Amino acid sequence: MKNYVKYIFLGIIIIVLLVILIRNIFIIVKPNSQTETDNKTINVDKTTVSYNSWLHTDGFQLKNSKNEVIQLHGISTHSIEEYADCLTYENLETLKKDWHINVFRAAMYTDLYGKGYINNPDYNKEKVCEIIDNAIKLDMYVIVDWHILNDNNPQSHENEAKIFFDYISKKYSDSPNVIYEICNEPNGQDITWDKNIKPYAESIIPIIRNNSKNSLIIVGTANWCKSLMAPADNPLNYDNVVYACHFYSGSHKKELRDTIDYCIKKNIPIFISECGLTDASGNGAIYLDEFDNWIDYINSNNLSWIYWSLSNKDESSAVLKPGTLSLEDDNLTEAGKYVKNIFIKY
Ligand code: IDC
Repeated sequence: MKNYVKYIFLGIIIIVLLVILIRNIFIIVKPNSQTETDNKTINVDKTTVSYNSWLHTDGFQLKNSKNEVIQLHGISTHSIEEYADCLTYENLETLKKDWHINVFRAAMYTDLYGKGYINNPDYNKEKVCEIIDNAIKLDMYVIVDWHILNDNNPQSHENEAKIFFDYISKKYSDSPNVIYEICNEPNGQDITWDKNIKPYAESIIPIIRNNSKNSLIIVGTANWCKSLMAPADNPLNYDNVVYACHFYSGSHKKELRDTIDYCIKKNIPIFISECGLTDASGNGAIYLDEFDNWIDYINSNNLSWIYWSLSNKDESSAVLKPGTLSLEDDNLTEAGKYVKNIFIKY
């Protein structure tokens, strides 16, 4: 009888201990999963402009206002004039929430076969401001891209650029969201960094900085943003300036990455403000293996990068199929699906 009581007593103690143990396990697990959730929230927050605020360069690196290294990754519009229909607030919101991009580039062609800012300044200015306002609402960075291309020398429309950048940088002087890209792709044999691009930058940068002293500025480089050694050897004398490199994985490979290495060694910050997985034409086959090589390189150096383009043009670099407008998966091209898959891992 005595033993029987002893066993009951022991059994009760074991059950109580087990209950305490299980309860403790839950208490331990709960805060952890809570922490996990918290971390996720913190991660999401870390992509916003409210968290990062004004960006600056430190050697070859891009940093936020807390001095933490930051990598911007996002997508560029095609011409904001020709493919305006795709540039809805809803699409931008999807890009932020579902694709995890933290920067959007508004490519405002200066002169594209008679279209663009030079011929149609009011429309283009208004469209850029609408995109900036949407990005600000969504707490994202936005690049205002003065998209020279056929007008190969940035100095061709320097006066118009001065007026435009003065207007935008005054209007958004207090907004860390806005990043200025002062000339997309200088090109042509005669157009050099020393002779054309640097002097152009020296005339535009002070105008922006006079209105908005902390803004990050992207400066295009010669040969469609591939001649990076010239600015690395003769950089601008301003803080918070990054130099543009553009690649298309069907055309530009290790040789261009080696040039970026040269810049990194010299502490020159490079910003990939345009890239694609086609060849440089923006159309034809897509080159996924080489694009993956680029993304590995980009991520291992914390470089920022922007994909070309958010449009529904019938060309293989476009992320939307012709005739579609919203970013649901069924509307995405092969390129669209591929690049979305890369973005969502951030
Ligand atoms: C291309 C567009 C194409 C358009 C052409 C205009 O994809 O639809 O007809 O411009 O000339 C760049 C340029 C960018 C190009 C892109 C692809 O910055 O404007 O867009 N590209 O060719 N540099 C290298 C490639």
